[in-house]
Amino acid sequence: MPLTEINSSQQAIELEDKHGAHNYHPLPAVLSRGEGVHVWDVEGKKYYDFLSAYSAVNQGHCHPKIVEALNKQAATLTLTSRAFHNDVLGPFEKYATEYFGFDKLLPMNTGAEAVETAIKVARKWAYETKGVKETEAEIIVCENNFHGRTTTIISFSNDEEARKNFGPYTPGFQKIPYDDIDALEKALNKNENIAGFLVEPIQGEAGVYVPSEGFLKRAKELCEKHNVLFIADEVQTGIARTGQLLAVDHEDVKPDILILGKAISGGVYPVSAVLANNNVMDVIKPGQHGSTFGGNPLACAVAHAALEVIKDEKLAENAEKLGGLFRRLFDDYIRTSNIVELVRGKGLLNAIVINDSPDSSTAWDICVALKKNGLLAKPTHGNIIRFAPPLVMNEEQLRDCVDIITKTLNEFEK
Ligand code: IF1
Repeated sequence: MPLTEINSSQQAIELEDKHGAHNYHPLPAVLSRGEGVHVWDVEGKKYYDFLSAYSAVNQGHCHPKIVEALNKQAATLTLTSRAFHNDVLGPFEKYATEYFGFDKLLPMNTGAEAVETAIKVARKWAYETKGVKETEAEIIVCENNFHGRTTTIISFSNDEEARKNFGPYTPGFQKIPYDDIDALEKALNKNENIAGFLVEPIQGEAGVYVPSEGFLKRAKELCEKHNVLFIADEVQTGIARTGQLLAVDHEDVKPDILILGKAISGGVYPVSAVLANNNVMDVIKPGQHGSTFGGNPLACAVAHAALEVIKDEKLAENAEKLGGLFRRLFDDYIRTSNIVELVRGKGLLNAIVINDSPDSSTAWDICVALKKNGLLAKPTHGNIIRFAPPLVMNEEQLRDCVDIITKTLNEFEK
């Protein structure tokens, strides 16, 4: 029996409402096509995509080079499991480890799986290399973190929506305030059992919080001093999003464990990865970690093409240039605005803070109005709207989008 044919957005929404778990509250946009910086809904209305599937579509929707790689590999060999070798995984691991500058890569599928993998590797390293007493390893995380939705990851979340009634929770995590180097130093001095410091170089979901200049560098130095692994979650900030290949590159910081996801595959297929040097990654021995789809030939072919596009099209440089223009244009708007408090971000990962209470519906209402005006964006928490277009955007399109956003905001100016 074929899938039900969708003839209207309303029909699609009703099917989801009736047959799907209600684990999201999407904006009322039903998309049916994507190309570059644009998406179209069922009725054929065209939008600028200013969310990029939470920074998974940095290369633009349906990038022809990535789709071609998908189609070619899909017709050849998609999945072997790791019970056998295949002729794509090794070449991809060589390509990606040289691309990011690490000895080894452990391939997974989702960002959360990669974060979980990094936690397991860090703990195992603590017991088998650092000499921490088994089951007593601690990992330092930041308040208002977002690292995924597995039970262990939400165990160290302080977002009640993400963690309430999912207990009992996984122990072994300590929280410090984000961007607080003194708190990190205090936590490191207090405890010999620290395996790692897990941090987003920019806190995306929390509202695009960029830490103080030098925070990441100082944090890495403290981790080195205390023989603790610096674990960078670049699932959202990586792959050129913030104007450098990785957000940690802005401070020349080399993580001990690098976590990647989302745009490593250009949004075409779920791919994630953990990268580390041999002194860390070699704690994992055969049979100690894995995944049915992790490192499958299709994933590797897609991710290789997606990473090639980032370099070939100089998307980090473009994100740096257009991100600076975006914030400059917004600073001009903010000077006379009553509704927008500030704009912040790096590269093309930005957010505006709306001058209203966090539990007001203003940010949501603005996003509904943006949709009407042909641009898709979504609030993160409360009164913060994240703006993250595909990195293939050009200056004319960006200026057009800023015009749409400021015209829409004017509808809300008091
Ligand atoms: C949702 C948020 C963004 C991430 C970082 C790991 C993961 C994510 C820094 C896990 C995933 C996604 C998840 C998605 C919405 C989106 C999100 F709003 F949830 F927080 F981007 F900010 N580390 N973020 O941002 O990767 O397992 O999803 O592949 O769960 O609603 P994943």
